[in-house]
Amino acid sequence: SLKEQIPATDNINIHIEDDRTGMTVETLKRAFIDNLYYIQGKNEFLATPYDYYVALAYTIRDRLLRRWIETTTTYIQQDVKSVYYLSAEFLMGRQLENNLLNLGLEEKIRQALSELGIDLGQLTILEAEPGLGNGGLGRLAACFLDSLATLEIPAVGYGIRYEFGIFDQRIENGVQVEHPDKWLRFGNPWEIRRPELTVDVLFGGHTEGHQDRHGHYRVRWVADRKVMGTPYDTPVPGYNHNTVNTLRLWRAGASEEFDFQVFNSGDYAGAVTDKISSENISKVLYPNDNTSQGKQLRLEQQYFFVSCSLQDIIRNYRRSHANFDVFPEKVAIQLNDTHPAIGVAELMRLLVDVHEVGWNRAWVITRACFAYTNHTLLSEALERWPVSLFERLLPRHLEIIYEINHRFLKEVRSRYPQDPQKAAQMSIIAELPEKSVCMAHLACVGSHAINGVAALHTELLKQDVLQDFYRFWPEKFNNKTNGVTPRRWLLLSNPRLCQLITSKIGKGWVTDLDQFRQLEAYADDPAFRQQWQEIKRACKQDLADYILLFNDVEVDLDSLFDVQVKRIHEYKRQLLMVLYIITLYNRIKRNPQIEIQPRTFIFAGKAAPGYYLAKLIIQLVNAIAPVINNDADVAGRLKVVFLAGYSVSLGQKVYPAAELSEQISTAGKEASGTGNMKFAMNGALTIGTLDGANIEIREEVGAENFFLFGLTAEQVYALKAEGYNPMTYFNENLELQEVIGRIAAGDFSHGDRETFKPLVNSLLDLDQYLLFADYQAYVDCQAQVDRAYRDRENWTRMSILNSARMGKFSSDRTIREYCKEIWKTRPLTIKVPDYDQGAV
Ligand code: B1H
Repeated sequence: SLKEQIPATDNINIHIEDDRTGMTVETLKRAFIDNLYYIQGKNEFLATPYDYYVALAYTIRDRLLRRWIETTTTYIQQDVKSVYYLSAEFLMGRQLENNLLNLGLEEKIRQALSELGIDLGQLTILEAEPGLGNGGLGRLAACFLDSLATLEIPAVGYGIRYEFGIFDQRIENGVQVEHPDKWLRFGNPWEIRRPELTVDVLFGGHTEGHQDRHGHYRVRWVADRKVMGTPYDTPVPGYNHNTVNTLRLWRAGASEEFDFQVFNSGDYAGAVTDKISSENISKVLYPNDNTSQGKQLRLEQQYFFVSCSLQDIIRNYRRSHANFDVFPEKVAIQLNDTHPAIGVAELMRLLVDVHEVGWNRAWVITRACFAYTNHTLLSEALERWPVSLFERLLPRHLEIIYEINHRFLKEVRSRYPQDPQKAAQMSIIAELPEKSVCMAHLACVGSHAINGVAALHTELLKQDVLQDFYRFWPEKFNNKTNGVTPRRWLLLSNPRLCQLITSKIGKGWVTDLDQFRQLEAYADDPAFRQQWQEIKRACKQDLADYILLFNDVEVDLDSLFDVQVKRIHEYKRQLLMVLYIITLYNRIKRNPQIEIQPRTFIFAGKAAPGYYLAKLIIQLVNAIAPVINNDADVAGRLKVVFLAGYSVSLGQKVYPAAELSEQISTAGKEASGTGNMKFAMNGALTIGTLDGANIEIREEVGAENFFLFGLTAEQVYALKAEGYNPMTYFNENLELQEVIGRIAAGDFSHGDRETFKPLVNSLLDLDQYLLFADYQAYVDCQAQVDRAYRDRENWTRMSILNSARMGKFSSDRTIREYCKEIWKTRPLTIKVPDYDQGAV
């Protein structure tokens, strides 16, 4: 028992270094017990399972620290070029399991704990997931950090330490209810607060001119509000390397001298109110995916973390440099969408106003440092801030943006003297419908590289949304197709499959996913196929257990697991899948004897709290589920499940169990998608449109191993241009009429015809995302899926080939491309002598 293992203090030799860094099972046990005692203040009798989790987390963190400190020190001493990834979101997922894996400590810890009578798997699930992101954009940032560390690239992730991450979704009476995500409630063992690195961030006030000590005219920003940003650092270890990079997240706090002395002398209550309003800046993540809400607090968040980060980057640079001459040779700043685009104006302000660099030089430096990634073509996601708001919040930045714009438009006019319209179209300041700052234009003008996240998306950027900028600066545009990390999305999520794969092709694939190609050789090997199938079935069993526990629904392991998990959005067309499910249901009701492939339809995803139709889609899924699941005619052949609270952790359970991956967005709307990659790597086949990265996935896995349907992006535009009328499709399609008729008649809402009327009307009136136009093609394609699934041997073969050909979609490949073509950074191996000699 654990009690017997706690050593009596008088007969042991304490080797502090050993206990904190040692890697033997004995040392790990001792360290765990020590941490339980001295960090949690508990013994075996008092400890809760969560105390065990914390003790274990500190045991792992101690083993990261030597490498982390060595990495940071080496970067400074060698004055390396670093990547600074600025992102409003980082969806990291649970840390403990990942850190164990990357340190190669998993087996030893498992054994150490088991000798203490503790099961590792029961501790890892106690970790609160840091949900500091909405969906694909935030998760991409996390995959990139993993790849950067694994590729030994000096890099820092900069973002916001939201006190409340993405809300916790519960389903109550079939509808989404949002609960606050109190992820920090029990503390966070992975972060280290760095109060000594706190920086000031100013807001509001006005600007005034003055003469500097050399008699030069300069502008001074006299702000009326000051907020403090304190960094919290989290280690980001690479896989099987000494490199441990840093994720630095900023927390906002009140500046005491400012609030308590300057402004509020005598007004104690007012000072406390101001303190609270300062702290509000890093309070909560805005829960919109692919939509900009345009709230003042959101702009405050953006400026807050960007200003903190740029001041931090400059402070770091100045440790080794007296002037800014080689700044762009040491600093590459990536803008993850336009959320940090204010950085362009902020770096100019810091260089020109604070560090007294001349404007022209400052501009050359700024442009050489920044690069911009666009993640969406949806117009509702484009960020535009009213000039009036900017003037109130960031008066100096508005002036700087006007100056940047003035100089830029001069160039535009001289390039297109015969087209005065061009300057208006390309201006950073939009005049209509309201005078506002267009952040995408600011990002384009202030960056030396602009990229989309999949081949089609980059083409559409060039031809459509950013076409003027493409014509003006074609050399700036480039594509960087997204990828995902095989460490989390294979090794961590699907250990069974990984073990099988490694037994055939070795372990090299973990850092070189192209090696998966060697699996092609086993696609026709009956024994391998059988093992492949058995593993899929075991993963389905795990998910089935979860579904039984949380949804109280029994699912058939012989049924086809057909999965759509992602944010709920009309363009992603969860509703199209619902229409198909009801189509099958109708066929059964018409003829209960009909031969039908049993399927389990699995949905999960959050809707933005203010997105009415998205929430109604969730409600519809939860409404059809009991009707279909309990219908005697269906006889268990179809099951519908909505899993509440989709998250990184839940994704890790879902992807390995999926057989069919639904990637059915309206062509031209999904910039890339990354879930599509996680599914296919884990052996799911895709049913999908020619959208985002689906196109490239299909290219890689082969058209014969991919279920394609639907209009192309080009056809979508053409159809819309000629005036799309959903009724044309509706009137010609009896099955579609029957489906819509059932929803409208209240068959899934206890006879109530009002509940889903807005959804029905959105389709009949406008059908913005062309569900009706693609309906028949989708239903036909699903019939092909059924036929293919019946030949289980061939399905397995296709499944193996899908995994085997996913090498391109490792985020390692993506990051290598960014390094070579945008950041110009190189790997640097971190030496930790004791560790390298295998001593510990
Ligand atoms: C993506 C967003 C996004 N694109 C605004 N844009 C947000 C926009 O809080 N906001 O204001 C939040 C998120 N997210 C996604 O990025 C794309 O839809 C996916 O197709 C893509 O795979 C992912 C990563 O590139």
